[in-house]
Amino acid sequence: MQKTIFITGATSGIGYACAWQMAANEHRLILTGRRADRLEKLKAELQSKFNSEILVLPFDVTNLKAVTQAIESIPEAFSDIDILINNAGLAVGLNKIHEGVIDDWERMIDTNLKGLLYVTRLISPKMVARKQGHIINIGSIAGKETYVNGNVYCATKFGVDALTKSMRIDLVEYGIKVTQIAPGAVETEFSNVRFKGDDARADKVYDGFEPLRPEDIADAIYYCINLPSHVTINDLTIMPTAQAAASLIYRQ
Ligand code: NDP
Ligand code: 8X3
Repeated sequence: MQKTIFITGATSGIGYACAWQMAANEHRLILTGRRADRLEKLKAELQSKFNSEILVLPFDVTNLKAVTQAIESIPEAFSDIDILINNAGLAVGLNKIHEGVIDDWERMIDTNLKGLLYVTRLISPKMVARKQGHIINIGSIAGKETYVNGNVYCATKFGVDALTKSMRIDLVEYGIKVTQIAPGAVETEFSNVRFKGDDARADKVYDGFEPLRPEDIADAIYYCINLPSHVTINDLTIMPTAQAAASLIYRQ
């Protein structure tokens, strides 16, 4: 059955892979992110290949006014959102707590927590009214275990873990599913962003082992959204086989 799926952070990485996976299966998509040019290119590519209706909404999840305007602009045909994938997020910097850069901290908290909250607050009421829906939050292994210098990024992902559990409790009486997907290392633009464009340093993160691909996460999400209505995956931790813990990767 065709579903309407709202994906934050569809311009790159996991969200981009989800867009391809869901479009290939002919779902109706609302694709979002800040980079409007990438969204338009993605829409054109997907529509040329698949029979999927696509709406793109460029906005910054940290800007409540922009989030509100974008979501309020959704036309009727796309307005019954069945699935919200709260994926937009980032790590910025990797410093000891006493050397942390306050602006990096603000960006992570504003994006990973407040952005996820803004989008959820604006989309979930209609799910409640319709008594159906599925919210998928992209957490992280960093929301299960801390690691050296991970401090504030880990705190935001521990926060996503807590919010996922809380949302499930608040929404259970409306039949809304809430799932957290918590990946280990996935090769995306994540490390390029964390290291502020130092691509050589970013590449080293994935040296000597086979990381997850964004498509692996999209496959898992696709599995979660296709279960019968009485079955919910609450929490799925997905790791590269070579990664045993947040800070233990076996490299060869
Ligand atoms: P990417 O950097 O490849 O993608 C991040 C996406 O988030 C982009 O589409 C970006 O779009 C969007 N985004 C970032 N900031 C904002 C913002 N302020 N407003 C709107 N969109 C924003 O990284 P990943 O695909 O790896 O990251 C996706 C999620 O997965 C994140 O929540 C991350 O924490 C999580 N994760 C990643 C792991 C990894 O190893 N890669 C492991 C575990 C979890 P744009 O720049 O166009 O706005
Ligand atoms: C991204 C994975 O281990 O760099 O959430 O925190 S990690």
